[in-house]
Amino acid sequence: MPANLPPQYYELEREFKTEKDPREKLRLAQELLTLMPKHKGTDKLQADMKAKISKLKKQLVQGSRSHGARQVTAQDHIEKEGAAQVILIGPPNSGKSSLLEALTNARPLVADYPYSTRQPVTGMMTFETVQFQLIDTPPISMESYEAYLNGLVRNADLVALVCDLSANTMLADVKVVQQRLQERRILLMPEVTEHPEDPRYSYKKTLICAHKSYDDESGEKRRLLAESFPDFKMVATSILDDASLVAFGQAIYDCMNIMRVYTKPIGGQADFSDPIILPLGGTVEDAAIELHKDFAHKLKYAKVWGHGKYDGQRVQRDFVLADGDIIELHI
Ligand SMILES: Nc1nc2c(ncn2[C@@H]2O[C@H](COP(=O)(O)OP(=O)(O)O)[C@@H](O)[C@H]2O)c(=O)[nH]1
Ligand SMILES: [Mg+2]
Repeated sequence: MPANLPPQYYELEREFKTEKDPREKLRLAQELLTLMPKHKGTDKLQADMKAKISKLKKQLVQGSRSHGARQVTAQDHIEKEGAAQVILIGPPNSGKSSLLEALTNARPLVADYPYSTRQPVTGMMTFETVQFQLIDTPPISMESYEAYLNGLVRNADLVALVCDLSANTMLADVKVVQQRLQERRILLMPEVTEHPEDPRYSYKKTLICAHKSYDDESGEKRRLLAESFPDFKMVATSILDDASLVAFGQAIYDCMNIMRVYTKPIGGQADFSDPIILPLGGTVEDAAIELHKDFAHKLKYAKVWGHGKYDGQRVQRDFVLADGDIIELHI
């Protein structure tokens, strides 16, 4: 039986064969598998691709364990922590390290000369009751692009593109960042759909950070940015303005399409310090799974408190929760 593969498949296969970076190779292999029509004619092809995927996964695990590879792996891939991993990227001197310093306990080198940051540095920021992991990175410019940024950007949940409103060359500098990523098949997007048009590309949801906002009194630079990045979510920030840093947290939260659900023991008080983070549209069952797999199995019903419900309303496992709801699980 003929395999009847779509034309995209052959293009992607060429990319797969020449790709050297194991993480990207794994991603391409997974894309190839999803592109294969599932029928008898592709049985062998599917099995082969699954074997390749399994081998690549093993290589990656071994790579991260072996001593020699540790440094490269550590730069190229950072384990996620918190509700989202947000990578700060941008031209030299735009204020990436300053943002990390202002928002987290991390102490990166902040300097008034370009190319001061050479290694990725991470820190955890708190927005209300939610934690986000920030990654500070070396600058992207015509002269400079660290190869490990490919892996880091692809893996992140959100890109924060830090634009320097005090720089006369702001727009040109930011365009260089966009272009250099595009050369590596990474596209910065206002929104990411589940089925990308071209599987060879990584589409990354991006927040535009209009930084050093005090240096743009007339608002001219901000207008320029908004025009150049239509549809993107944009937030104005300054390390001199605490409210803008809170707004940055809120913008990340909004970009992630997530919500917080709080739990309470039966007859007890809700715990507001440690929410369950769920994607928007998440159900009582999803919340129970987050708590414990067994909970989800045994769940009989739940009681919910929150906007638009009456207090302690009894609901079933498929009930769709809203941000800020409190649930009491009955098993
Ligand atoms: N006016 C102003 N300067 C800032 C702000 N954030 C950072 N800077 C300055 O911009 C320069 C570069 O900052 P840095 O964080 O090292 O930039 P990076 O190269 O993107 O990491 C330093 O002199 C900072 O003090 C801000 O919000 N407002
Ligand atoms: Mg820096």
